[in-house]
Amino acid sequence: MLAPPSRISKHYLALCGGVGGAKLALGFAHVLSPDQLTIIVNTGDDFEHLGLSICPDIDTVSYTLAGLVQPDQGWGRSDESFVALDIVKRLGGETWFQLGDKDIGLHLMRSMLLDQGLSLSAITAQITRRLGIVHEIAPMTDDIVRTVLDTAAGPLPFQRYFVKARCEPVITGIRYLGAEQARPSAALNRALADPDLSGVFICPSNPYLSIDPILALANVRKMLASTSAPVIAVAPIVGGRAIKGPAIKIMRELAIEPSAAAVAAYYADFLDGYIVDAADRVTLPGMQVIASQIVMSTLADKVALARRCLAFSNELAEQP
Ligand code: FO1
Repeated sequence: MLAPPSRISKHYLALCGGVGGAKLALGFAHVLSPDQLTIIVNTGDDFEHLGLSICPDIDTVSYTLAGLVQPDQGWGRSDESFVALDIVKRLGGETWFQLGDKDIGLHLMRSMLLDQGLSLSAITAQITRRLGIVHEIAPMTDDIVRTVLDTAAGPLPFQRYFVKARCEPVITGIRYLGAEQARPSAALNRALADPDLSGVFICPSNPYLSIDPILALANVRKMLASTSAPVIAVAPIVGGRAIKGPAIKIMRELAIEPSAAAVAAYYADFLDGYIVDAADRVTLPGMQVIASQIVMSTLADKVALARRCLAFSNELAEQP
């Protein structure tokens, strides 16, 4: 008699921010089926602007997986127009945050659904489904968390620091307002409690701006430290330079040595494996380190890195 088909039992969790994380998330989406992957996205960058509720990292990941993202900048939509923003400008409104017409359509829907009382998880599930995405993309929490940068000139909400001030102010600290009271989303709790969880991947997003807000949620660091699944991070730094964004500047300003090793040390309480570029030598007790091509320029790079992550987690899981 033929054996019944074996159940696909492996499940993987990816934690990510915007552009860099979205690239690896796309790689995972190419090699894992929808029932094998949960993508959890930072919402500390979310804000209310021009009367709209905007979730830049969720949208970046969604547009990337839907094949709609503007490929050069890695956020926003391709073939975008800015008619609405031109009107805002003519009427004296703020235009430092580039909102395209198509993007605004999504923000209108999300803002309306939030006003109607739907959770961000439910809204994200609805929007991603309508964009044709088959994998689960969920916010880190349905509660409000807001990243604030402390600077010499006072506190700046995330997007005012990142976009309006172009990350120029010297920062003295980072806070994730609301994170301690915020509950991880059902998708995050479910994935971390799943007995079939076979690997957790920290995508190469900014550790302090994009990953830390997720780690700051009640219990998340503890759950990552206690899961039996291998937890693996991909370095966001290559040869002492950030792959993208202000990670190095922020590390210097916070008196952290700007290196791939320092990022691993920051994750040391829960990390089992670390994937670095061959240019970076990292040795840390209790953590296995492998070198790989981690700069993802093409789709083939994204898929190859996703495969490397999965193979590494299998290798770690098989070790006694
Ligand atoms: N980033 C910018 O540097 N300038 C912008 O004007 C801008 C607009 C924008 C609109 C929608 C969206 O989803 C993202 C947008 N981003 C913009 C990206 C975003 O600010 C950051 O990349 C993330 O928040 C950091 O991960």
